[in-house]
Amino acid sequence: MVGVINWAQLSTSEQQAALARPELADSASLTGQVRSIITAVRQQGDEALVAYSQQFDGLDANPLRLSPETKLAQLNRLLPERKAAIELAYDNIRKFHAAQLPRDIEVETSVGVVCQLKSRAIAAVGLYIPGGSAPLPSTVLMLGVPAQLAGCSRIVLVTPPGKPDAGDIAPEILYAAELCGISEIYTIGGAQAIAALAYGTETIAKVDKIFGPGNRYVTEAKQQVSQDAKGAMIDMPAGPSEVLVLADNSANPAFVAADLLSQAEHGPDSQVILVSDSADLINTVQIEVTKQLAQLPRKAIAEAALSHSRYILTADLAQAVAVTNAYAPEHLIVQTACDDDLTEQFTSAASIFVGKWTPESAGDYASGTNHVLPTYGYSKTVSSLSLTDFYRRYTVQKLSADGIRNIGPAIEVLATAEGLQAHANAVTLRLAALTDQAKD
Ligand code: HSO
Ligand code: ZN
Repeated sequence: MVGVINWAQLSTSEQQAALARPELADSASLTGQVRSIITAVRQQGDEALVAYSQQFDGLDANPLRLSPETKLAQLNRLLPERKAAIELAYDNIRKFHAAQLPRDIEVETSVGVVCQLKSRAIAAVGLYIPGGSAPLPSTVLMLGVPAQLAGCSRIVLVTPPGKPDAGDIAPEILYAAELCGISEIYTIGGAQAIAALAYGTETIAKVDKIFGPGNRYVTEAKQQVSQDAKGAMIDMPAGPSEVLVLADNSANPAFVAADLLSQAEHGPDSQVILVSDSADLINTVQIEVTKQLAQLPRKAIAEAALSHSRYILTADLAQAVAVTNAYAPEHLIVQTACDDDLTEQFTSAASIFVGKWTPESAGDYASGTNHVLPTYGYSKTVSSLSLTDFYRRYTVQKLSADGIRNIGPAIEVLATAEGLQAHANAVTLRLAALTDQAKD
């Protein structure tokens, strides 16, 4: 069992250490490895993709594109109850994201000066869906639904297939993709898939923006391609997934334990934190965690994550809120006697789950909110994924003769103040032309 941290007894630096995230893995060699994978894909295209799939995943990824026949055969294996569950999740995610539709605005800022803000879908987007220890059809919905609603003209999905057959992509992933209208699917994963999306190969045309979670190679590759103007934009920076549960002695310890474990089972590096003003609750939750852990198929993974979990005892709920705000968790679950009062006090959580009937699993799968969220403290400034991430925003303006007459003199003054004479001239010439016109 992990020791309880008594917050009030820690010095400021000890408090900072108690909330510190793990160092993000190994810089130099990871950076170098990923860089050489990207270079190889840029130079050798499809050939490098096939070679890396063989080397890293032991797969024959040829042909790279999933054929309609393989897809159909896989879809036929989908269990009806899974199909229905995917449909329910799709409907809710669609409802919540459809309500986020950006609207164009037009404002006449001065007489004759009309400014517009418009949003248009990003043309080509690439969705990365992890394979590995748990293939995630829910992530297909979280990325595919907003891409579909925005009307991106090309939506490309890449995902590493299961072994031994290169076409063996989980039917749940394929059905979720089908609902989102995604037909361009490639059976590749890892840093090589990110390189292919960002730069293109003979088979895969380049995309403009890449979305989705992945392991540290994928994350590093996304970072690298996003720093190259010829590469591709990415959704957000990423670190290991996190949950912080804030609970008082009114909380159900079994619920709290289950919520902590649902995060812990994601991966050995998952971050799991319980903050409470009740030593009794912390104690019973720890007993519950041990009990429930024993029953989990992914026990070893959850156990690894729990070994660096933190149980923090605070003097009162106000201090618990302060700890939560300082940590800035990806997911925050609140189970107290005054949930609704507390909700407005959180300043930095990416996604908040309020009350005992609201497990994080609701948002992970089917309530409608997006589960692609900023981690690693980025939620202080980075937002959870939403429909607007699939758009570009731009402005349009038009000045009439009255418009340039109205704001031209101020522009001349400002341009002169900045020492930018050509800027001033662009206005002066026009104002002079208008004066000449008036004389005629
Ligand atoms: N909790 C994960 C998302 C997920 N959970 C997918 C289950 N499937 C990161 O927000
Ligand atoms: Zn989850």
